[in-house]
Amino acid sequence: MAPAARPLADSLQVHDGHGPLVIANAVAAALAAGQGVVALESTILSHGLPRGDNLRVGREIEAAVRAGGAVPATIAMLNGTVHIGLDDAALEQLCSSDDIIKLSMRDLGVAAALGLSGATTVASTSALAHRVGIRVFATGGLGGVHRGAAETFDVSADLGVLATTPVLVVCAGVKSILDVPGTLEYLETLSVPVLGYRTDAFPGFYLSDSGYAAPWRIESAAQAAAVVHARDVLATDSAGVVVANPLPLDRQVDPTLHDRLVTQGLELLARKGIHGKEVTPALLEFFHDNSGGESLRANIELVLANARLAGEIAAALSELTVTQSSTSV
Ligand code: PSU
Ligand code: MN
Repeated sequence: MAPAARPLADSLQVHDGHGPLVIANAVAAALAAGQGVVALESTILSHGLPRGDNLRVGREIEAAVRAGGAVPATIAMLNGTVHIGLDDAALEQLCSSDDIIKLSMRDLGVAAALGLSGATTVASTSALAHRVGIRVFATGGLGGVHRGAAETFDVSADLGVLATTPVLVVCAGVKSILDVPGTLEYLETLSVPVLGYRTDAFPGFYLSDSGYAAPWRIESAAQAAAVVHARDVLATDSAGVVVANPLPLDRQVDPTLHDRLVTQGLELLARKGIHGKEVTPALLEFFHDNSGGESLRANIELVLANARLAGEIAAALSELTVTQSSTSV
């Protein structure tokens, strides 16, 4: 059973810019009222999208959550303080500053203690979302098992954190720069359910179909919310849930271009000896620089679609929770 979200001291809710954690007023109000809230990661903005696009896209992602019926909470650390929900100035700092560190779960406490600024990954965003009682999270692609992990041990911390954190993550699958079947096997080992949204295929981020099956298929946001609720009731909610939302087939990156870039990108990594936390950002940059804008277009479209769907799921979940608690008393 996952640890319950620890209650927050009142002082943490004050948006005064001090202390290790602050919640934006709009987010705190929505949480208190039981409204749907969607956590958004920030590494996607600082390390996943080019400067010049990231700020605009960051705002569009938040708008997509609202269009889905929920309140967005972009999460990042600024000068040692974790912010759950960013105002415009904070979003700008995150998207334009040169000293934004990619912060996975293990880095959070260190960076907070040292007063640093950083962006949160799927792993750290999930952990922080759970900390404040947010149950739904939207991103682009999940980290996973890297190719060659049997030798390098490079398995994203995203998977380990999902295994112990009851949040639902909407993503577009994983990129085929990763070991896709290895990632699916690992998620099974960790008891993390993977639900294809209106698809039988596990999506491959830029590609609508990774070539591997999704273990489950759901048809609606309401069904995703029902899954979370049922796991709660059955006390099988110690892990997260992955909802895999594919790009429509006519919006995916051309598979021939895609396959060429994957091969070249992996060669580049090997040649430059890039490893560890630099791997994912380096590959994303390579894709964006060499696809004539296609990878960026697809990346933005899939993130916006995921944010919208996550908004719908969070809204459905809040309604379900309200209905259930009023009928069970
Ligand atoms: N996939 C993307 N864009 C990203 C990432 C993954 O398409 O920006 C980021 C996410 O923040 C994810 C992290 O949590 O990379 C995984 O990094 P690593 O493989 O180092 O764990
Ligand atoms: Mn890694």
